[in-house]
Amino acid sequence: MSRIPKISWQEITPERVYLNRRQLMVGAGAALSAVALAACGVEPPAAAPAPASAAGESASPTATPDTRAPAAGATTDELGDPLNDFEQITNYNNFYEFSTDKQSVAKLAANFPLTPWTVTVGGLVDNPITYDMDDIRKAFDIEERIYRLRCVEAWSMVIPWMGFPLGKLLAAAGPKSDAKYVRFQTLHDPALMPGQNSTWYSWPYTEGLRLDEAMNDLAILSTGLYGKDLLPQSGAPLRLVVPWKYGFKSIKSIVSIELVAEQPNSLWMDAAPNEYGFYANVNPDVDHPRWSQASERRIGELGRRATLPFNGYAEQVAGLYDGMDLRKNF
Ligand SMILES: Nc1nc2c(c(=O)[nH]1)N[C@H]1C(S)=C(S)[C@@H](COP(=O)(O)O)O[C@H]1N2
Ligand SMILES: [Mo]
Repeated sequence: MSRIPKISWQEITPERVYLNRRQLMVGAGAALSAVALAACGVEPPAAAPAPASAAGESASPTATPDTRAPAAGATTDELGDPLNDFEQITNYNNFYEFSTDKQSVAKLAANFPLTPWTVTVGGLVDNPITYDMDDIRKAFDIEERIYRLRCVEAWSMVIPWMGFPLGKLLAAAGPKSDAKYVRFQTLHDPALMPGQNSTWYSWPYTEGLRLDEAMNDLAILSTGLYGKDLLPQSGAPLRLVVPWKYGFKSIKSIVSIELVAEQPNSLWMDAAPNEYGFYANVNPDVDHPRWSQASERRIGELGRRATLPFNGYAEQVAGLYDGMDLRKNF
């Protein structure tokens, strides 16, 4: 994950100019994060296993993680894998409020109104706050985070999110000592989100994190990607991104963030408790009851690649689960 010094995204630049500028900044970010890791006495992530060769694929140029700065012209994650492009990221979406067909979501969500939009932060906090999106953009520095997104359905992408650490917003609210979990809720408005008329699911979409997970620096609230504001299909105007967990934890179009004492339920736990647990950490060793989680299809690639424990973020987050049985707590 590369963290990049704060940049102004106000100026509109043509995509190509913007992308060139990004490449420079990604290089700078990679160098900075290597320094930060060294300063904390943490080893940079170990080389990840090569993609599965079971499918008979020849080794791709990205098969071996490259810890050096990205080559000129390359835009990659910290493992050396290229970013998915804007078209891929915004035209292949899971957002059941609009459709269960990934390639229809963008079109069906196109007119979803993003203003006015308020997000309430409440529950067991000292300072309950209701933000509108302008307040949020003013209150928190927006930075870029390049993360892998690994859907529980075994496809993945690399996405350059814009956002800020969830922990900063929670700290501003001041969790009380009995707050142990965070519960998130998507807008509930069946007139605007036609999928919510389906009785298959317990709308609104909700998700949850343990408070220490939520405070981990990798967990962000995202307002954009590729330097642009989020489009509706990506969960505008504000969505969670928790890169070490299956994609369904990264709840979209959030209107409420609540600190609570008990582990909250989620829409997916309600829908199929034997298939979707509360933790949902990416784990190649624990299969979904209906398919293997050992490998995945990176959108834009042929064949499959190995799925990494915690989606490649084990160095940063495995410690959150010390002593836990990750088969039981799937
Ligand atoms: N409110 C809401 N959030 C959601 C979903 C959804 O259907 N509704 N789908 C989840 C799933 S399964 C995934 S994989 C990611 C997909 O995010 P993307 O479309 O931006 O790639 O969003 C997650 N967040
Ligand atoms: Mo997903």
